[in-house]
Amino acid sequence: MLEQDLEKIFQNKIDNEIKIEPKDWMPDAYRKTNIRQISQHAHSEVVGMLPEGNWISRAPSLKRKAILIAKVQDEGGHGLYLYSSAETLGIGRDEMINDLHIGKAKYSSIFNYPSLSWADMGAIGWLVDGAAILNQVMLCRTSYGPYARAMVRICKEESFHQRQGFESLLVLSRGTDEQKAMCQDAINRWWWPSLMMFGPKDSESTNSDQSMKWKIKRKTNDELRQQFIDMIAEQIKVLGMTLPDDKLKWNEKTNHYDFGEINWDEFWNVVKGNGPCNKQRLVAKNKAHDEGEWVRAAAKVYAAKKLNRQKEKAA
Ligand code: BYC
Repeated sequence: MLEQDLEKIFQNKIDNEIKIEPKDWMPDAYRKTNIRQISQHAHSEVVGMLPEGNWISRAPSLKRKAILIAKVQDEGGHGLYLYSSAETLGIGRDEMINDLHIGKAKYSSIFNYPSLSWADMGAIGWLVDGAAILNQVMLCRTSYGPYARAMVRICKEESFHQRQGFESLLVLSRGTDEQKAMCQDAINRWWWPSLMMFGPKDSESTNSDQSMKWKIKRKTNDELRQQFIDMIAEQIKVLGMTLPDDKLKWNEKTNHYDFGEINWDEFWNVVKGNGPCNKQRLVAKNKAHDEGEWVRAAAKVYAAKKLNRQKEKAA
């Protein structure tokens, strides 16, 4: 078939909401942009385990510890589904992981901020997972089949993450003065970075136009950010806390909250590798990978033994 005909079939599928599957013909740029986004997403899940992992051994009760362990484990699982999705596009897992380890691959800016107090576990659940889930609900309808299907499962787990974060902050917000202050401090520190998670303004977003045309993205960065602000500006009232933005105000004309200017210099600085924890995150990730070498080697030997046994049985 001619490339033009293949392109027509591909576009027809996109127009008719038929998922693109791994064996389907697809334009090179569509493949590349999916590999870019899905691998960045996978890296974000895995690096995202670090700020929370930091508090597992210091959780204030057995219940909170069990919840946090389960959540961090879920994030690792999300990374695995996503690496598998990206692999269906023809890239190897080793290559993706190596790109992360050498600092070539991007992952979400948010995970380059430190988790300084126990309240940060609540703020990450409520704000970070809250921002992530809005984006990921949209991605359940993304045009690439394996990515969309991974998202459905991830969203189910992510909504539990967000609720547990909110509940944890709710307890602190009704606690002692010290706990209330800790809760407010965590919200103050995580609010602006969580708005940056949605990416640059639409006017600065280099990939959005094409990704919207291919239905990889269904909403723009600014649309999702506004949706998030409108949601959180209401939920914060239940906590009796405030958001650190004196320009945050309901606008009757637009039916949305107005908000202050995001510090885009800070965002790009973090994306370029100069955030408070970028270096620390990559050192920790490389160390975990090196120390896990024996596990991967043992798993390979075990898999080979199992296969041999199956072959012997079948013979
Ligand atoms: N951080 O053209 P744009 C989680 C980059 S983890 C760093 O708008 P796009 C969790 C962008 O890559 C969930 N870089 O890009 C885990 C691009 O650079 P390249 C994380 C960013 O792709 C553990 C450039 O800026 N979620 O839930 O159209 C614990 C221009 O941007 C960021 C995902 O990964 C950023 N924030 O849109 C707790 C969702 N923003 O690649 C929770 C999947 C932008 O051209 N990803 N850049 O060199 C997406 O939906 C999209 O990739 C984005 C950006 C909306 C993030």
